[in-house]
Amino acid sequence: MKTVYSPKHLGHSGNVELIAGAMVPAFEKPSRAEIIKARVESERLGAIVAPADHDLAWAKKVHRADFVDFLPTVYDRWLAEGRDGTAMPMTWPTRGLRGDVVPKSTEALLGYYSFDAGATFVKGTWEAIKSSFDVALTAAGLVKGGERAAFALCRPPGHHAGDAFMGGYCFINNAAVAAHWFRENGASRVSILDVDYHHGNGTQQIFYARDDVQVINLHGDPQVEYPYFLGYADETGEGAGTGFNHNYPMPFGTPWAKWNEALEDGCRRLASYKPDIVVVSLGVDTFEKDPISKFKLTSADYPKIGKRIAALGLPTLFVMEGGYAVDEIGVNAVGVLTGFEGA
Ligand code: 6XA
Ligand code: ZN
Repeated sequence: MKTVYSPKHLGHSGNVELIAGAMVPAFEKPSRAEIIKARVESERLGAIVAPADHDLAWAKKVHRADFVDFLPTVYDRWLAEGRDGTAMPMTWPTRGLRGDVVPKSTEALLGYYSFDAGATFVKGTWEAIKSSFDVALTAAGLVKGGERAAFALCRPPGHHAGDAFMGGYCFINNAAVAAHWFRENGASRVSILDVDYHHGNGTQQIFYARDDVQVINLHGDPQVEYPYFLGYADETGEGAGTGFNHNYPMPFGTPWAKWNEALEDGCRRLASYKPDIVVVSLGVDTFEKDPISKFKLTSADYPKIGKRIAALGLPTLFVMEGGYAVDEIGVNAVGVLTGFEGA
């Protein structure tokens, strides 16, 4: 399969994040995508192609327009307010405060448009966000054009971004944008299968009331794992979307055998939905050595994930999400793809 990749992600670098009370270099760093790209090359997965420029109107189909329009302005505004370094929010309009006001301060606006302090900006962040969006839609175009599958090597990732909120390293929801694009380009039904360790709260929120995009999420139990406030098993959709959202929260320490049972059940539900296209939110932070996650998948398990997805027999778009064990991220992510191809 072809991989779509842009070096423009490289400018989203040098960010810091707050984790367990300490300010540390962000785990979501440029080497992640570079190591995956190197593995795509060494495994001869297929051609690596550059993304084409796409209109942000496609982002505004799943995100609020004012949210999308804010993103390119963040870092210049931050500098203009006399700040430097990593731009991040520190105040949120939570319960009991006013959610109806839109402040002027950039730090306050970052809070208005975020659910946590984890989507941070440096000078090159917007260019990386835009390139990641272009990567996803270019890869979607390959699948629509008849390729059985394509790999969108997106960075930054997207599945935590909702209609008007960012967080968890995510800004524009690449998988959601692509899924909706498929809907407007010939697909009647699309399934999103999110195998990242963390619940794709943004993806769930975007499609929660829709019956034309099914969302299936396998992830760490939100009682004890980020993003905590969404991802429970009783969240099954609302209104027209009732019955089209499926969550599989799992405990710390979940090994392949247990995780695979959830994958099997998810694939069963997916097949019975009879989608025209599958979009896979591909995170490999389920890996046993991931520094911020607590599942126990091994490198040998990732090709099995790809093989199971291939058995669905559907055109498939893989969209890169999380994974922070950088030394093994190439082996694990590309392992899913070679497993899919039966290599
Ligand atoms: C909390 C952890 C962010 C997780 C991001 C991720 N700062 N999501 O990998 O899939
Ligand atoms: Zn993750």
